[in-house]
Amino acid sequence: MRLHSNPASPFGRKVKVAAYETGLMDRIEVRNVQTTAVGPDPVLIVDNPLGKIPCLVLDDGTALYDSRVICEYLDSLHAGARLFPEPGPERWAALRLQALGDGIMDAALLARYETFLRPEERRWDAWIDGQLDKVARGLDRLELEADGFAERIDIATITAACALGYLDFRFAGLAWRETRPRLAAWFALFGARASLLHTLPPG
Ligand SMILES: N[C@@H](CCC(=O)N[C@@H](CS)C(=O)NCC(=O)O)C(=O)O
Repeated sequence: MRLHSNPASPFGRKVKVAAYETGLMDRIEVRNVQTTAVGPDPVLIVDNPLGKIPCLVLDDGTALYDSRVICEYLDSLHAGARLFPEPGPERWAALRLQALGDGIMDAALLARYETFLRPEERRWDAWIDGQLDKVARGLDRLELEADGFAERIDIATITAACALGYLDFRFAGLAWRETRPRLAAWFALFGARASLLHTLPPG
C-alpha cells in the first residue's frame, strides 16, 4: 500500500501510529507530499480530489481518505486488539473522542495556515484567535477525560496524542501542560510508545 503523507502532518501521523500499533507499517510505502489548498500536489489529486493528506492507495489502486477511513480500514486488516470498538456505547465514545482530537488538529492547522500561508496583509487576527480558542476548549475537555485514557491504545488515544504532538511541534508557546496536568502526565507515558517515537515530526 502507498500512503501520501508528510512528516509534519498530524493526520498523517495518526495513520502511521495506527499502522505501527496494528503491525501493518511494514506493508506501507510512504510517499512524502507537500500540499496546500493553494498548491495541491499534482500526483495526490489524482488519488484524492480534495488534495489532502493522508491518502492511502491500496494495491488494487483503490484510494482511501481521510484519516478516519484509513485508520478504520487498517483496523480491519489485523487480528490484534481493535483500535475501533465494536458497535455500542464504547464505540460512540471513542468516535466522539476521535472527532475531538481531529477537531483540535483541524483548528490548529487552520491557525497555522493563517500565519504561515496567508500573506501578512490579509491576516485576520480574530479568526486565528477563534481557532486557538477551539484548541484551548478542546484541550480542557481532554483534561477532564484524561483519567480514562490510561492503558488505552485505541483511535481515541492515538488521535489525542497526535493532536498534542502537533501543538508541541507548531505551537510550543501555548504551554498547554501548565493548566492540564492529567493530560500532560498521560501524554508523557503515551508519547514514549514506539509508534509515537517512530513518527515524531521533524525536529
Ligand atoms: N479530515 C482530514 C484532514 C486532513 C488534513 O487537513 N490534512 C492537511 C495536512 S495535515 C492537508 O492535507 N491540507 C492541505 C489542504 O487543506 O489542502 C483527515 O482526517 O485526514
